[in-house]
Amino acid sequence: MSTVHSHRAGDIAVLTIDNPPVNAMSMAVRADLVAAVRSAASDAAVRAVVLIGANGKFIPGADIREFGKPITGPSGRDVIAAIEAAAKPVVAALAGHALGGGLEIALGCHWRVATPGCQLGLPEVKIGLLPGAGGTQRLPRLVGAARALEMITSGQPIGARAALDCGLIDAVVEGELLDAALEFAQRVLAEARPLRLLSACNDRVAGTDLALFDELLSKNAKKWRGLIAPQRIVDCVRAACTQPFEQGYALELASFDECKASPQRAALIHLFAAERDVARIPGLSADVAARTVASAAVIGAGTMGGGIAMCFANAGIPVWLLDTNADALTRGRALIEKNYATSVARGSLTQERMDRALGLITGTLEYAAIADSDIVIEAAFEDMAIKQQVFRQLDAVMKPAAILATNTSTLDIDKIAAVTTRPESVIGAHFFSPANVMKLLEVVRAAKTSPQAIVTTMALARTIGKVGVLAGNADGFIGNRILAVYGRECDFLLEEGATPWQVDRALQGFGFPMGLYLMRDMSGLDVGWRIRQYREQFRDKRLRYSPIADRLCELGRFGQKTAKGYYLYDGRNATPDPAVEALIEQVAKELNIARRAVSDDEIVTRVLTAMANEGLKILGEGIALRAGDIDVAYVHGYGFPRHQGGPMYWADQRGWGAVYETVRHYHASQGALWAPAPRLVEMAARAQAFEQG
Ligand code: 3H9
Repeated sequence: MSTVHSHRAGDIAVLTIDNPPVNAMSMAVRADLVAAVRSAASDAAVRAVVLIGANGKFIPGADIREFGKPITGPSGRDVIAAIEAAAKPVVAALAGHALGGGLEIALGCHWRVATPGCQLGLPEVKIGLLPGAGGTQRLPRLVGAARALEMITSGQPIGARAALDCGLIDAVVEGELLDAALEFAQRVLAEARPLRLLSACNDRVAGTDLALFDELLSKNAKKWRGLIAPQRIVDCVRAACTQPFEQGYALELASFDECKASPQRAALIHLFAAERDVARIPGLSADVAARTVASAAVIGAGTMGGGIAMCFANAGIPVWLLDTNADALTRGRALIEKNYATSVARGSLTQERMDRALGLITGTLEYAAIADSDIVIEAAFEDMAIKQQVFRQLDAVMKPAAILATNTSTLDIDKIAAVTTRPESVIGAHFFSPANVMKLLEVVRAAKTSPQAIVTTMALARTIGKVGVLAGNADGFIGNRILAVYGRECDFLLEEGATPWQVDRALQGFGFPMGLYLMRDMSGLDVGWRIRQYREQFRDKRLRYSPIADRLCELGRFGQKTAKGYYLYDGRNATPDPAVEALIEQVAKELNIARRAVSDDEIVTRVLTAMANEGLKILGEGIALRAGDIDVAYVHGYGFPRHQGGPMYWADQRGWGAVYETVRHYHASQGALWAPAPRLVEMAARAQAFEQG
């Protein structure tokens, strides 16, 4: 069956792209489009063509699932060539999403009309690509180089009104889109307008100030470090401004092919799929529907509680902020106001939106006030007795349908649920600091948590702009359990010969925005110290343990806040401290470890291998549902570089056989901490991978 249906509306041919669920431009769609356009072109009774998508959607781009597979048949460029060759007016009627190759097809048409809700953009950069069907050449010719660069390098779509303002579309149409597009086409015919081919329009790019390109590159030098696509996009748009269309078009194709072949593209597309899979929870009946969350409450007005309250307010959900201490409530409110004011000063938030958000946050000292909230998130002090006391009170006051969530990062949620009469309503909602910024939300399923509580909290994650990852109730859940291993191996590497700055440099070289030690210094070393002091009683003393972090804390070096941690600080500027190197050498001596030269490569391989091995253990224990969930958690909660795909994807690419060899090597020298995950042995033996093809 064809993916493009043709019918006639008088002397206008209507070509409807129909490829559920989203009308992605697959190989079949491209072939059918070329055939349909050619047929309309050769039909003498057809005077104009309207190109539209079925089900209120245009095209969200090429079919992402086909990248990496052999491509046959016509390309997006061939579709546009057919439109240009038709030599009849072609009007693109846009609704839903006109993205990537979809927008490029629209740019290949002579005119574009869109519904008010339509989103238009070239998001290829987000999956490691650049527009490959002329987007880098036609968009600047239509909207100017600066606007085009902004759209293509950010990948952010714009709305129909903004598109009209910048000239990307010719009209925003209310009412029935097809009728409006037909009317537009009739007007074009009646006025005998000359066909406008963007490839031949140079007035918007002529005279572009070429300094623009270098400025953009230097402004984004840090953000784009190691990324291929953004650099190539800048080159292509520069070519649009300095070279004839055909040359720029050829450069774009070569750059597209380079990006398509790169491991970055594959890693980013892996994440695109993993980010969608993460919402699917096997084993839950399809009848379980998420409850609406129209009101919320947060217990504890500290930094975390305030940040969580901001998440609700930003999503337009009224939220109570409860603290039993009036001063804490005042301080919490002031901190929220300060955070919003910073965003307004930076220009990322309008005063109006700040006022609206603040208006949605109401402080209270009384549990009775929050009783009707659909969800309550406890963000009190990380202490079991305190949390249990909070949950007893919640159990007493909250309406029966409320979800009772805890933001604990270390405590056993079953023990918290046990003090209530409704453990099925108790769930973990583990936010990451700063809660209003970090995208990850670990949703933790305790033994008795109901499917409805899970589904509702997962849906809520999306509503408040987070990526929800479902985790099992075990020490550290997914993220912090792997973080413990990551930190442990970095600390051992210090004892064995590396320095904090070398470890950070190696990790940043891999793509982390910040190395582990800079990150620890930023978040404060005392927090982890307190947790370690409490846990000391449970620690298995037979296993290797690095005392370096404790030693620093004993010296009052808590990181940035005390101007000394692993580094020395002048404000936020970090410099290596020889005293820390001396301390590390001293520790190594006490532990009888002979320090040696450690390479950056060893640091990266050892740390990532340890993470992947732990990830497999987590999977085997059922704490994470899928390898991709671990990747998503690491990318959104721990700064793992997107273009590397996540720790499990990294291991997949390296090959689990090689990972197993590395694990065995360290197991022999380090002992039980490096015990291979049972699943690792199996995967290595079968040369398996999570990502097939
Ligand atoms: C490109 O165009 C290159 C060209 O320049 C080359 C020359 C031609 N392909 O996100 P959702 C699936 S590169 C295949 O949950 P939403 C998606 O996987 C492309 N499938 O819905 C999911 O399937 P499932 C540039 C696609 O409403 C289902 O549709 N374009 C594609 O929240 C629903 O998706 C992009 O990068 C696709 N292109 O968001 C846009 N798009 O249920 C990528 C979606 O089985 N897409 N699916 O998991 C998006 O940003 C969002 O999906 C969109 C809808 C905004 C469209």
